[in-house]
Formats: sequence, C-alpha cells, structure tokens
Amino acid sequence: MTKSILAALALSLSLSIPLGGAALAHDYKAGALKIDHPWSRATPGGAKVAGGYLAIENTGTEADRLVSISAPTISGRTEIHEMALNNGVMTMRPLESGVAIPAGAKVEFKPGGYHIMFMELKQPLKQGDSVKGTLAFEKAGTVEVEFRVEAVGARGADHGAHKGH
Ligand SMILES: [Cu+2]
Repeated sequence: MTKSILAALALSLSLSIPLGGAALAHDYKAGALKIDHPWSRATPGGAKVAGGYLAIENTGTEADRLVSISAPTISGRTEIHEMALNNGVMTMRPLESGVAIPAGAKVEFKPGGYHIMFMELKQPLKQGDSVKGTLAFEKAGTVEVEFRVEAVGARGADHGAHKGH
C-alpha cells in the first residue's frame, strides 16, 4: 500500500517535469494561433518609444488578422508598424488595419520588419522586466501575453526561433 502510493507520487513528480519545461518555453496559444516569444528591448532613460517583437504561427485553415495591441501598464498608445525600404530609405509606417496571418503561415515581428511600437512610454523598460500586453485578433479574440525585456541592442538571436539576422 505505502509502496504503491510512493510509486504514484514518484510518477506524478516525473510527469511534472516536462510541463514545467513547456512553461519556460514562453509561448501562447489561441485557437489555431501559436504566439512565440514576445520580447522587447531595454530603453535608454527618457526614451518615449520601445519596440515589441514576436512570432505568430497560424496552424489552422482559415486566415486571421492581428488587429491591435494594448499594453496600458507601460504605454499610453500601442501601434503596429512596418519598417520597409522606400527608395533606399528605411521608413516606418503604422498599419491601421493590422497584419494578416494567413492560414499555414508564420509571421514574424522582428527588428527591421513588422513590429509593435509602444508609444508614450510611462517608464523606461529595464532588462529582465516582463511587460503585460493584450493582442487582439479578428477571429481568435484577445490573448494576454508577456513581453520579456532583453538588453539594449538585442536582436532576439538568443532565441532558437529567430535565426539568420
Ligand atoms: Cu515603429
């Protein structure tokens, strides 16, 4: 009797290890959408804006759209931006209608491309902080995530899903 209880305990302890590992991987699910590794960058004192980055994978058969983002604890206004070369000049423009996430596609928000812009920052972001944000999708609804604040100048290279830049 006692032995079998101990065995059951040992089994449940060993089962809890892979679950803990999944939590550390820092990703989120909403319906068919997988949201991977939201992160931001530490800001120099006085900066009023910060970028936000993540990857969104649509494993379903229907397109969705990231419509808006809010992060009221740190930011007065949050926008979705695109950085693109225009006649040889890097320009940034807000995407008023958000970003389409086609069925089967993985859309990356990263430095130099699509990104989230935390405007009217209420305080500087410090490396190691976690910033709460809410993503709103046309079909999948709202998803709460946490952006990890990485070092000034970080390009996300410390994360396995971001490679080649
Ligand atoms: Cu921007």
